[in-house]
Amino acid sequence: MGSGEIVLLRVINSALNQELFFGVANHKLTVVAADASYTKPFSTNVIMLGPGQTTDVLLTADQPPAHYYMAAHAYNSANAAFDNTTTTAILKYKDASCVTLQAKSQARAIPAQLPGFNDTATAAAFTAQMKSPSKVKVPLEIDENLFFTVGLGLFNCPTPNTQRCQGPNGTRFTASINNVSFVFPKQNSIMQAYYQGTPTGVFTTDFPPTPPVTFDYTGNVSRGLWQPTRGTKAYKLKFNSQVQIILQDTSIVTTENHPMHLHGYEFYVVGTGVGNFNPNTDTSSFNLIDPPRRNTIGTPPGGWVAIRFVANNPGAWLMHCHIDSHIFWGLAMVFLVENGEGHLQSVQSPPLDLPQC
Ligand SMILES: [Cu+2]
Repeated sequence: MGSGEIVLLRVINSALNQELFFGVANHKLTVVAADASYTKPFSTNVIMLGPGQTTDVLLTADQPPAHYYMAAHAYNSANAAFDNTTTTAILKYKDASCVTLQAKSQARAIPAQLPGFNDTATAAAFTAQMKSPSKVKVPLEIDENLFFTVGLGLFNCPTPNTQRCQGPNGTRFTASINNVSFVFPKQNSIMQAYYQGTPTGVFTTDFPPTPPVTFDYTGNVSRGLWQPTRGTKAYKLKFNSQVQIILQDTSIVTTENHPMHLHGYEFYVVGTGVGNFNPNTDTSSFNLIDPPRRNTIGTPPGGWVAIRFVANNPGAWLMHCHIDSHIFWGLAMVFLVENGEGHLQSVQSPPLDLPQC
């Protein structure tokens, strides 16, 4: 780029299983959008993205003409092994010396400084700066007040020491929301079974709005609570209902940042905090003026995040952790949003050429 130029970088985390820090040597980044919604612009040295998240930043070529590294490496919030390599590219000023990078030491690219792999404080401080550009219409009359524990767990293995059984003492890792480990249906899709009125054997509508037992979610959790149940469970929402969900991380196996993604919707992120959510004290800190609009938000490791949306898009919508391995360990559930009035508020009919089998 030429000196003085401003470029827009649309940064996408496509790493599937890893949150990432990203930065450019000696350059500030001005964040202007996230998950395709504008944000109030703010300046930062580093951004953090979970799998599936996008962040748009403006980069101004306001440094001496040279070569600068762009770099990304893991933000690892879990107590688990991870890839600690750094991926890089070089930002080259057009008017930088033409000397090849290898030829002269002074022409080498300037390294980027990234936070430590487990720097949750930097990740949280970055995320906390996200706001909508101006006042937005946040749902205020909450019809559905949901509290979802999200986290990992262990299943006993029928045949220990097989490839899938890599947990401690012959167990295998699993994951759940409100103690239900989601099983993807095999006979029919949830949407099709719902539309055809044939849910039997495909899904049930008894997904719990709160955890089956209350416990110290982020404390030292008794081993008796580490094994979830399995199920293909949906939660029904009336058309146009105003929904709040507290996504509460647990310390079962490990606390972790779970980038939670909701299909079919964007939601406002109205609050976040560390430890267990306390409705008596934490609600007063919610931002109901200009919260950011997103489609994927990380639960802080050992903390919680609060989101709100209006259920005005009928259909079957998956909510899941965007860490690829966690989806198939069961960190998912389905919202079944009922039709409103008339065809404009109803699920479209399937196409005439939909295969019958
Ligand atoms: Cu996860």
